[in-house]
Amino acid sequence: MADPTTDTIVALSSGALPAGVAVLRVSGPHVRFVLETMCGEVPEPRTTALRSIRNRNGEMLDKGLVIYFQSPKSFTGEDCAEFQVHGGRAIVAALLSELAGLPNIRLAEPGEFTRRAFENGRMDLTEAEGLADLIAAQTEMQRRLAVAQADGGLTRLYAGWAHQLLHARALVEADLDFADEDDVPGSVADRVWSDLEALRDEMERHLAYAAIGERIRDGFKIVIVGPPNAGKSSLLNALASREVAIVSPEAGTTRDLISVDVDLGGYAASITDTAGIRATDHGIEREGIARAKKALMNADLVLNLSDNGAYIDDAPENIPHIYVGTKSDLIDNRSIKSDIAISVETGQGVDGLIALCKSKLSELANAPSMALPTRLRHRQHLTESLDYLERAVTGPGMPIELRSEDLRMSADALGRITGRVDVEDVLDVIFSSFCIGK
Ligand SMILES: Nc1nc2c(ncn2[C@@H]2O[C@H](COP(=O)(O)OP(=O)(O)OP(=O)(O)O)[C@@H](O)[C@H]2O)c(=O)[nH]1
Ligand SMILES: [Mg+2]
Repeated sequence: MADPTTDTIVALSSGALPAGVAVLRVSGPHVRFVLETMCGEVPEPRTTALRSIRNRNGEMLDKGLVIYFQSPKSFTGEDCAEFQVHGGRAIVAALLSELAGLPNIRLAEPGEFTRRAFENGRMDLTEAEGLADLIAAQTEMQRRLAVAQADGGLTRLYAGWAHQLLHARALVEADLDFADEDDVPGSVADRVWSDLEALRDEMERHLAYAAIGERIRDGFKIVIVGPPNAGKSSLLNALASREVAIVSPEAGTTRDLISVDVDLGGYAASITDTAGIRATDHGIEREGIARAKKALMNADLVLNLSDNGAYIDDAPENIPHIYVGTKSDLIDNRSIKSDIAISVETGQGVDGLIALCKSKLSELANAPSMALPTRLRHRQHLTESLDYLERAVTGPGMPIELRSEDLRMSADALGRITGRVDVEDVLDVIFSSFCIGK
């Protein structure tokens, strides 16, 4: 596993400096040499050792904890070391320049440690993606989704399915090979095909949750709409707790889409304020309204506002709505149809509206587990895999060789998600989204 021709890489793996402690990570075939040079010896693997860390002239740079992870039992699968030192800028700068100045050692690219972990079989692609998501997670549900994926939730699922497909293929082909012989009892293939139909149904159910996985990871889109002056911008400001959008008694104030990111009950969401929708000849306002309508079409949840019960009805019916009666301090809107009445002036109903949004989001995010497809890449390969499987199971009239080939292609498509099958082209994209030191 330790390829002596590979560079050894080093990076600061902990966060912004200054900090109490900084962690520098080194990985590659020259780690033992690094430890001997800078700490005088290689500590026992997997034990913390307090050491003076010195430069090549023997001057002490800092004193800190040093851990040696011997290949293959390390994050990357290579020899690794971690230096836990004081988190001062000058200390870290001196250490990095000393380390990167040693022969065959250089600073790591973003995601390079994880890429090595993937290339050495320590994790598959979905686990690597899960790890990137885990580090980027800002809300509780993003964290739960990422942790399930980083922990191999999708790996187990897809590797299991690919195994089932290839096993079925072997059985189908065996049946084919023995087709002319009398001593093969019944058709093994019949049972195989009905198992494959069940697998297809399972994959279809899983794929149907892709939209949920992507929303939990990327955030739900909540769009505020209504006629001019309904109080849309006022509500956005109230929800954001700051003056993001201009509020004025003039009808037609907002033109651009204005979004803020929020955490609603652990779900990441963006709330977008839009131009009031009405018939107008004013060019800029018309453009604003066109943008509002476009945002509306792409919404996951619509907050439809009105202060008089006349709601705009441009939104597709399949998008969930909350009808909000506004300005309840001014208007007796008890007789007006709404799911909730609010006043941003007195604050009445605003917490209730937030609670309603949270419960709508948790309804929208309802899934049997957190092992969900989270990326377009997953969805595309799953669709491809399903298409091949579908063709195999629905083609009894087709030659068995073709159906068997479809099973192999179906398994290969799954292998592209986990990285088992030719993925060179996507690796750069995936790993460059990592931070340096990961
Ligand atoms: N009294 C009272 N006034 C409100 C309330 N909400 C909004 N307003 C007022 O209504 C007017 C319009 O509010 P905006 O938030 O700008 O309305 P909008 O829907 O964004 O309007 P456009 O951007 O023009 O479409 C402003 O003068 C607000 O101060 C409320 O709950 N109570
Ligand atoms: Mg506005």
